[in-house]
Amino acid sequence: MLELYHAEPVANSMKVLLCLKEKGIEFTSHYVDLLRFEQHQPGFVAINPNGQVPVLVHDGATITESTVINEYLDEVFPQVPLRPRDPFERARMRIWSKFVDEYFCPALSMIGWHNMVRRVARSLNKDELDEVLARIPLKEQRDKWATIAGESFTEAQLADARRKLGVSIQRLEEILKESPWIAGQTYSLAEVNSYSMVAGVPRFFPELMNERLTPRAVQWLARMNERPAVKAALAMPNKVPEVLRTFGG
Ligand SMILES: N[C@@H](CCC(=O)N[C@@H](CS)C(=O)NCC(=O)O)C(=O)O
Repeated sequence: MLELYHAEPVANSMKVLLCLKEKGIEFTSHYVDLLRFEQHQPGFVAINPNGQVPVLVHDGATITESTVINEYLDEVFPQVPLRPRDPFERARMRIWSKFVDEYFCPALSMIGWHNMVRRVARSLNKDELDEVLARIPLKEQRDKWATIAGESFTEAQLADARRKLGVSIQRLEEILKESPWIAGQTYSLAEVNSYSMVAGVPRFFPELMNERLTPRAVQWLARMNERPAVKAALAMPNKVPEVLRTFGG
């Protein structure tokens, strides 16, 4: 039995939802409402002590970390392979996924938290906030929630995050000058792991990603948006009000 604990089809949850849809794997969906702090409830923390989604449970075995989950899925369900056969292309796929996890996603996340999650944190009164903070298992996440409930990130931090977004999209553009897909000749987990991060950039930062500056990245995103698996994953339930929707984990 395959179960996925996930939030809306954005950020890290979307990575795994897209992988499952590309491979056509049936799974039991467990929606975790992040805006109601279900990820910090004891029942969920017993599944993932980090108190974060996504989490895959396969025949009782629990796997966390979206990038690792996707490699696991590709190993265990080899239909529709998403890792290139060529070792060099496979290395390129992993280098890009690592870059997304360590550089691109954290920058995006800071902006997403500042624009969206901050409104949720600020809707709580002091007692409610203290109660939420006390339940967050990871110190880093606790600090992040406390930061946005207070003064939020500084202008300098946000400007640096925007700079990193620009670097990330430029890097995508450079890679796509050499090959149709990020790892090389084939669509791979490099795409699956970064679609959700790139998708919101033209809408929120049109000056960083546009036809003139980054034509290949724009075309790549258009090709991604046409994929049936992307459409199917995006059709998964989304309870976040439109006004609060943005990107970032
Ligand atoms: N490195 C983890 C990060 C997971 C993560 O950041 N999850 C976010 C949603 S995209 C989350 O659960 N946030 C809620 C919280 O931290 O309270 C992964 O790639 O799976």
